[in-house]
Amino acid sequence: MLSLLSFVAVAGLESTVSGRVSLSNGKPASEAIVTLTGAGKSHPLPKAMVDQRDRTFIPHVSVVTVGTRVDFPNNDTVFHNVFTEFHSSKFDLGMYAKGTSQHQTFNRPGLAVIMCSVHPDMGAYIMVVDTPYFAVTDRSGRYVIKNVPAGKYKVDVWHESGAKATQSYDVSGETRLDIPIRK
Ligand SMILES: [Cu+2]
Repeated sequence: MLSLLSFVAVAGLESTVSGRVSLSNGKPASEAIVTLTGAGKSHPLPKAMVDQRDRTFIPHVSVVTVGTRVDFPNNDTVFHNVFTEFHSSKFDLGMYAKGTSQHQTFNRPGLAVIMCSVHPDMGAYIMVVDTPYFAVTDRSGRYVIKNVPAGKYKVDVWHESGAKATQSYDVSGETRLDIPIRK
């Protein structure tokens, strides 16, 4: 009986998967996206936002789950336009003034490139995923993904530079997974 109980406890274990993503020159890959696809269904995030301040989209890189509505408020002092290239199709949210907002719901997985037709140097990325397990690396390339059930996962890493990695990984218990990426 005891052994059966402990087996059930182990089978239901959720772990933290964490590590560091590095570029081929050994430097940390900041704002890299790490996703684990396997067990678990995703739900739309209750809230997601890409802000516009100081002629910059903030955050520059973000991840949302399929079905999430993303708000694009203009909190800048100037007009901005937001258009996104997504699956080769463009959503154009038009020009809009300071203090106003537009939004877009992303219903398919993939990478959305966010641009402003007024300021060509403005850019952001929104990765749309259909897994609840993802993270964006910090300045030192570190990521942490919590509450990951044990099981087999496909691990994908994306970086703005074009460097990436794909591998499979068997999560069982606390996991430290450092991932080198290359173009
Ligand atoms: Cu702009």
